[in-house]
Amino acid sequence: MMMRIFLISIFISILSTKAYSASMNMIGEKGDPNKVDRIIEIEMHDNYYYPENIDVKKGETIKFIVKNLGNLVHEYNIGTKEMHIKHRPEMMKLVENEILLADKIDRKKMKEMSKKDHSMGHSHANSVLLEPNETGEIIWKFSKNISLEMACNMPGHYEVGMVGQINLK
Ligand SMILES: [Cu+2]
Repeated sequence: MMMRIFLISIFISILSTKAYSASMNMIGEKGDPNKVDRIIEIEMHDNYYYPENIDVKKGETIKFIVKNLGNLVHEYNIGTKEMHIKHRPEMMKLVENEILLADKIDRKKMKEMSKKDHSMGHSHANSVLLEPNETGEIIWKFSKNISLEMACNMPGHYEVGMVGQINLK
């Protein structure tokens, strides 16, 4: 009986590990709202962040309050350079499907499309997508020793400099 429970629990833990995105694991984890160490405010402009670079300590849970003060839709996404490169075609797909417009997000359409294609949902704990004048939040625990970028993957924005460094100290 014990053996059986043991095997079942191993099976469940393998399943849940698989369900967890490997790349997400690599950069840290979704932070606990009750364990926030520090709040950092980020302004998004056309097309840059202020502040441009930030320092975080390993193990720190940061609540990012992100304000879009520009006239265009912007993204605040925490990831490695490679993760951003991978994410850009997904963003392009959202633009092609007219879910993301230059200054508007069709959230209703996004929800509809995401039922058929999960990548269209753009719901990840490490990113927030905002229209002009919107404010969003990310709570992230920097539990891994890895250099990260905050980046906007709206087509063309990263390329003109909408990217900043998150330095882990
Ligand atoms: Cu942008």
